[in-house]
Amino acid sequence: MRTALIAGVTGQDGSYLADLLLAKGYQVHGIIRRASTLTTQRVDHIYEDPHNPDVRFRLHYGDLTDGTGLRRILEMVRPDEVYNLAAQSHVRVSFDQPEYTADVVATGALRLLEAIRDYVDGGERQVRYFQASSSEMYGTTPPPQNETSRFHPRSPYAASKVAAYWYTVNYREAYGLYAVNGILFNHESPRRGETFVTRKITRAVGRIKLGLQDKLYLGNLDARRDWGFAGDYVDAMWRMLQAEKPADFVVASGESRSVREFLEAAFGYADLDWQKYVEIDPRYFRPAEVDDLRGDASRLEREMGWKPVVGFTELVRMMVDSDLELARQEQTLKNAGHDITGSG
Ligand code: NDP
Ligand code: GDR
Repeated sequence: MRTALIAGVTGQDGSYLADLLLAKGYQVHGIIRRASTLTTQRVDHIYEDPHNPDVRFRLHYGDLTDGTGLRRILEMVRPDEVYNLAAQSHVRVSFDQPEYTADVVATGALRLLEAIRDYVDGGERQVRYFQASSSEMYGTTPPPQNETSRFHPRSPYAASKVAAYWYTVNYREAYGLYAVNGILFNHESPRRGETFVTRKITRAVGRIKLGLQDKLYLGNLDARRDWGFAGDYVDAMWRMLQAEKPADFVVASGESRSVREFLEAAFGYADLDWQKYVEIDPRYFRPAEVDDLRGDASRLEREMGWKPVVGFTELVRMMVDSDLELARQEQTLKNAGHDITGSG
């Protein structure tokens, strides 16, 4: 049985990847951060009692800012594959917390690579490493962006991802590690964090439709993104670690749409006119914006046969349907007299 270690298992991608690897028969270990409230909602459906000796999904406390802990986890889990999906992944927030973002996103990847390097050097078995790199690294470089396009990061997050990208390449070249970058364009799902623009929109559609909310405040509606489905992107991650030779690949749908177009699609699917509800709040503008991302994933298709399955319209519908259901549940609670604002 193959063993995988996922840093960032409680995130959107980590949870889909855990689903995929368990379905493929892997033993899956995930790293979770200690928090005062539970953060395991996205993996609750696969959680098993750790007292059961046959359990195939286990969680370990750790943090990318704590190298000693990462080393200990690596030695205990003895993985064949390590997926680094952990990050302070919000671009806007990285302008507010640049040092922390760099520590987790850039130095965090380095800590993990260092731990793997020593583990492999110690005569332990081979480990394959996947780094979740980002289309944000391209910044101002015009589309279509592929593996040879120039990086021009526009945020502390993106600059940190560029550093992590090069650490990964360097450990491959310097130490012969099987270490690869997936240059992931935006990918979304019903499990997407609620402060990213797609989910913020579909959450609002659900709540507006059921009368639980009357306004949606957004920033720049002109930005264009290449939006795919997270379930398809974790499949690309896994494929990249199965190849004979390590290499870096763009993972993208090849289509781009503006935030305005996403609004039209999501509100339109629920028979709502977005213009009646959306207001611009400059708080959501970024000090430097990335205007136009559209990836060219032809190398990944050619060499690994990967193509996205879920298209834009299906993705929007999947997210709106899920958030309409969530809003119905909220409404039921509200009707039963529960406080749904979370303010206690
Ligand atoms: P999420 O923000 O949903 O998940 C991030 C994960 O990282 C969470 O499990 C989070 O834990 C964990 N994490 C955050 N800080 C630390 C830390 N200091 N130590 C350990 N774990 C930490 O991101 P996604 O699932 O969307 O993205 C996965 C990865 O792919 C990220 O690296 C992201 O930057 C990258 N990426 C994502 C894209 C996308 O469109 N989704 C596109 C390109 C790259 P907790 O639950 O406790 O917060
Ligand atoms: P992004 O995703 O920055 O591309 O990073 P996000 O959904 O945050 O923004 C996409 C675009 O929408 C514009 N926008 C808003 N964004 C947010 N979050 N909230 C708003 O109210 C809003 N209004 C307009 C933004 O300005 C931007 O242009 C995501 C993350 O998952 C990263 O971790 C990942 O690396 C990249 O995708 C690829």
